[in-house]
Amino acid sequence: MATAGVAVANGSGGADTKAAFKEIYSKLKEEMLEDPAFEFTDESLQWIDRMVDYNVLGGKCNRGLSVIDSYKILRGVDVLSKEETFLACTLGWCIEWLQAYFLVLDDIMDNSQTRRGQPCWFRVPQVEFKTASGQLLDLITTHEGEKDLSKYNLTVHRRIVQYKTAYYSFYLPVACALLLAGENLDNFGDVKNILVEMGTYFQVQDDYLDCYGDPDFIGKIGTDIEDYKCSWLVVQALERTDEDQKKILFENYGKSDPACVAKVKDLYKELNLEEVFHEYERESYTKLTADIEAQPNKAVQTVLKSFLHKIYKRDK
Ligand code: DMA
Ligand code: MG
Ligand code: MG
Ligand code: MG
Repeated sequence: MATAGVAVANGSGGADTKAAFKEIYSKLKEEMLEDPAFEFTDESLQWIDRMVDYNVLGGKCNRGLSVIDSYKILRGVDVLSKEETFLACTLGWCIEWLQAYFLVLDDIMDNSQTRRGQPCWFRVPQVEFKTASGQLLDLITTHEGEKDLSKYNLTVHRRIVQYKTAYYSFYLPVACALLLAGENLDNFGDVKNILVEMGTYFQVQDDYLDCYGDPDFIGKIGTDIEDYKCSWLVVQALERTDEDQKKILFENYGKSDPACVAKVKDLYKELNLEEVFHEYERESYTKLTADIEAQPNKAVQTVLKSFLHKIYKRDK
């Protein structure tokens, strides 16, 4: 195993941390490409090199950098040794690679156009996505014939987002840092609950941005209305519609026709969902802050607050 990297000396997600983190990415990728077990041809090596850069880089790296930041706070130090830096960065990159894999599949499932400001990987010419499409088709066929919006509600939404987003985006980086610091995760049940709650809030923001974010700025074009997604917005709409409005929603949600999408967006405006979201955002922040401040361990409090401040009122 390589032990590379510069010592990390600055604060949360700072330029030096990012530079050290990026340097270790190159090391890890090199090692993988050189691994004789893969028996890659020169052509396939070039392909994998490009594919990994295309999908793993270009994001905010919040999940990966959080491992390093959290570990430093837990250890109570500003500077990590080379060895510790390497270990924390490697765990961080494991999460970023996992994230890349989720995003590639997510964009196929959601039939999206762009990701991180470039075409989704499956849309790049010459990319073979037959197996993943086959899997998706299998899934769609299994669930066909259930297009009924009344099955969507806050409980269903919550279950989906906890599993698809909160665990790997929020709990996983802190769990990695805690394990690296020699802690037993059984003693951090409350921390897990707070992070899952924060991850839920994060996905609600993502659902909001899907409709109201600027595609050029967020790097992706929203597809939730067209895709009939159990988005936080549609769930909130369903709770507020009268009979006539419900009819409009049922008739237009889940259709790719831009006129139908526009009708759904008009209804969201009528129901004042933007303000409903801002209210939810304020409430989540207050509740999370109170839960964090009730934590006995100051270092853990700092880790949790650093996460919350990274995402509060994010527009990307
Ligand atoms: C995100 O759901 C979940 C995973 C596991 C990537 P999403 O489809 O709302 O994400 P995005 O808006 O980034 O496509
Ligand atoms: Mg999705
Ligand atoms: Mg998506
Ligand atoms: Mg989304």
